[in-house]
Amino acid sequence: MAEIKEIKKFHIFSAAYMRSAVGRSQYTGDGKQEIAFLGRSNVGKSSLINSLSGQRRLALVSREPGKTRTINYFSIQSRRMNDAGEEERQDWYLVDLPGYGFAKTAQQSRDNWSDFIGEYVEHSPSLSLLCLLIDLRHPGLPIDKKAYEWLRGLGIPLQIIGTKADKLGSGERAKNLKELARLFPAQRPPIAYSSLDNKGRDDLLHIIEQYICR
Ligand SMILES: Nc1nc2c(ncn2[C@@H]2O[C@H](COP(=O)(O)OP(=O)(O)O)[C@@H](O)[C@H]2O)c(=O)[nH]1
Ligand SMILES: [Mg+2]
Repeated sequence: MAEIKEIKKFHIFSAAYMRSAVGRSQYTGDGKQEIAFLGRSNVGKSSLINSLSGQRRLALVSREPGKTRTINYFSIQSRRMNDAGEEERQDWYLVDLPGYGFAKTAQQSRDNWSDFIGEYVEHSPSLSLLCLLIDLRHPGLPIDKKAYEWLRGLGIPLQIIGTKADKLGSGERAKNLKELARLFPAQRPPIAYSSLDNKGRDDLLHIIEQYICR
């Protein structure tokens, strides 16, 4: 019974790298919905994309921060069973945005906010939800606040995700999640995620389903 329930639930069954873009001419522009992921370098973005898609090597996981400088599109297929018992399939994009906040040299600005990000957000009419990843251990970093304030001003639906939840005990986790909710109010409360044990995966898939299956 449990297995049948699993199959009925919204889930990703296919994920593949599609293309990298550095400018508007390279955006897909085919009208499929996009769910984008943004956060500080090293926050765990690539790991989360791999965890979510169930493919361990889809996005590159690097110990060297600041490596992803392009906008990467992944072609996603998902499915779920509707109430009438019919299978519904969805075709959409998961979009990996360049990480911010990494300076290669001391001279470089700590912000190091890629212009690609603003251009993408402002010129992607099929962007349905932007997931902002914040290290759950450090809920109040000024650079994350700055990113949030700017995104809020653009009026895109936001989902805050506290990453690396496995690195905290349950008390600290609850406390910092509350702090995220206070500092970064959005459409829905923040969720805690661990790519190590897939904690938060069901919650995030359920949220994505609300946007993709509208
Ligand atoms: N313990 C733990 N480590 C993580 C988690 N997510 C990412 N990491 C580690 O954090 C580092 C940066 O991860 P990565 O996904 O490349 O971050 P990105 O730069 O935001 O794409 C890597 O060493 C990962 O193994 C997590 O949920 N738990
Ligand atoms: Mg990465």
